[in-house]
Amino acid sequence: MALVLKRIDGQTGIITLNNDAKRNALSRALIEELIAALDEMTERQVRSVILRAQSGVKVWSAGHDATELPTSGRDPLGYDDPLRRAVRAIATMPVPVIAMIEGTVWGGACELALTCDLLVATPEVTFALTPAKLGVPYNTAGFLNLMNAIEPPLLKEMLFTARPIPVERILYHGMINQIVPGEDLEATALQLAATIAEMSPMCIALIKDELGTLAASRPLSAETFERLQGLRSRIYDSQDYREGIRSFLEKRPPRFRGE
Ligand code: LCV
Repeated sequence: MALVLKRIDGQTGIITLNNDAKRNALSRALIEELIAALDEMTERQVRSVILRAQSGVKVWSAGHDATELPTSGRDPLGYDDPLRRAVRAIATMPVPVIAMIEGTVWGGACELALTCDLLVATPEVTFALTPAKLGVPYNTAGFLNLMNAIEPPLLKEMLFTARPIPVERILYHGMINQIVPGEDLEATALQLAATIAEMSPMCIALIKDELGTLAASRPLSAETFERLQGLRSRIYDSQDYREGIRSFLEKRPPRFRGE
């Protein structure tokens, strides 16, 4: 079964996450198909891409596939991790990616959705940032992406509590473009795509690249980066990290001991 469906409607690419049985968890296999679909859309010179799940889902994506998080002392969110590759693929796509969201969004899927250029969502949508619930040391580039999308007080509330945040607050904080009823969601995303298709594609590509490059340009000394990496490695080498993943697999609340 294809984990990701793809089709082209006029000048718009439409990519559908298609693994509801696993709540569209961002597994290595699903990400490979997602990146291949994005590459194909680039080759077919679409003017924008809509990233969606199947209509009526309760979960847009449950985030990183927690069963694939390493417990061998390796960085769980290293540069070549599937989630990291998917985020970069969307960020470097030369055309706007429109996240068309219904259902709940979890963990790394929040970063994936917020990396999209435009977001439209139904009123039932929630976003939950879950590293602290799983005991995962989120990575520096990922935090920078989240900082570019979410103001510090709300970002810290989301990270410190891992609580799902209702989409009204998400909209209030400018993290998404529109909330529309479910029956209007697809038409709204397609209308955005159609308007973008009327613009100069060279200018659209420049705007996306320039804004992304400027947002990511935060100087960080080698020593500071290594200090943060050292803090992260202490976590992914910790008992708490292994407990977080074990608790997920055993479908029970984690019991963290701070070691
Ligand atoms: C693998 C899954 C997952 C899943 N992985 O359905 O941001 S970080 O740092 O935390 C980052 C590392 C990250 O993104 O970590 C993952 C964060 N995600 C979460 O914490 C969400 C975990 N999932 C859930 O809380 C529930 O599954 C939700 C609320 C999303 C949906 O609940 P629901 O009752 O509708 P189930 O829990 O029954 O899940 C259906 C199937 O999908 C699998 C889950 O193991 C189950 O598989 P089986 O039917 O084989 O038991 N699944 C769900 N999420 N992240 N697999």
